[in-house]
Amino acid sequence: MNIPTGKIESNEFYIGVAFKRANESARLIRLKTSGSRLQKSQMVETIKLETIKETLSDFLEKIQRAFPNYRELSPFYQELIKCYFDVGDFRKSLAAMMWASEKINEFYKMYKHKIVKCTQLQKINQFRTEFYGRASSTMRQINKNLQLLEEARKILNDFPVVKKMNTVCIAGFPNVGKTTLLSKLTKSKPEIASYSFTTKRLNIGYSNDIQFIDTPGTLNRFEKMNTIERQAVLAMRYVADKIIYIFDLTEIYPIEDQLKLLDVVKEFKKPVIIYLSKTDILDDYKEFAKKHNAVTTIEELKQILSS
Ligand SMILES: Nc1nc2c(ncn2[C@@H]2O[C@H](COP(=O)(O)OP(=O)(O)OP(=O)(O)O)[C@@H](O)[C@H]2O)c(=O)[nH]1
Ligand SMILES: [Mg+2]
Repeated sequence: MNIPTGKIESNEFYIGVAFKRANESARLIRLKTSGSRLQKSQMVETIKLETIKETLSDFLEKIQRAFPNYRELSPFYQELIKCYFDVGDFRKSLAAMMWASEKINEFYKMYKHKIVKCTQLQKINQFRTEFYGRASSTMRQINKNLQLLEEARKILNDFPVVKKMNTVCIAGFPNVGKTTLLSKLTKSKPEIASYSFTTKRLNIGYSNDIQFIDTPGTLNRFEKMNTIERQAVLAMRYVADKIIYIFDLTEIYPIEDQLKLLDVVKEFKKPVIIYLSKTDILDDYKEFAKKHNAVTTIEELKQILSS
């Protein structure tokens, strides 16, 4: 997904850069130009206008191009974006970049024409000032949009990078060993801790041709979910081909609750593999494993995944 790498600045920043460049270009052209005072002034002021127009359109078009086209995104990212900001506002703000660029270009043509046709020296400065004012005012009108796009950029930067490939999501109650399993199945080294809710973002790992997504949180209350939990649900709904559901008989969560959550996970209508974690510290788990058709070793799990 396209995400701007640099910060989206304020209108004042872009205007500041454009005006500064205009003065630099003017200084260079002044040294080279010969002719009457009127001709020189026409030349210098036209260059200023052109530099401002070019600089601002360049900034605005780059901002617009740096963002993803919402309609071309996969359903996963479309839904993810909807959880964080208003898509209509986002698209309007992108369109505002082009609107401003075109507006400034129109002013440029108009004032360039006036300057070229002008025969009075003082009037040339007046036209330049007017153009500066109108370009600044146009940029001021899109400042809210620039701010919104900067917010969107920060949010998009925090999105997980999910590839289009065979994907297995790992789900289960907090602290059951989801992240530990991810690190055993792949080469990734995510954070693992002996307390719940360690995983604050989607951990993604790869092994051969499978993408594994470690999905934190309890997944039975979409409306009240925090941001990572929503990502987890959307990953299961839109990206997962299979889901590994982890049961943990050593934790505080009652089996009934873990079974309820399993029902929620089954609603995604994906094949679910049940894995029983922490069997190394369990005395008696064979009966449970048999009853729920649970896998109890990594080797067995790997075999099922590759078949
Ligand atoms: N003995 C034993 N401990 C395990 C096993 N798997 C995980 N643990 C321990 O269980 C605790 C939680 O493991 P995590 O992998 O962080 O669990 P999680 O499900 O990702 O936890 P959250 O991200 O907080 O939801 C850690 O202290 C792990 O060391 C296992 O197979 N055996
Ligand atoms: Mg975790």
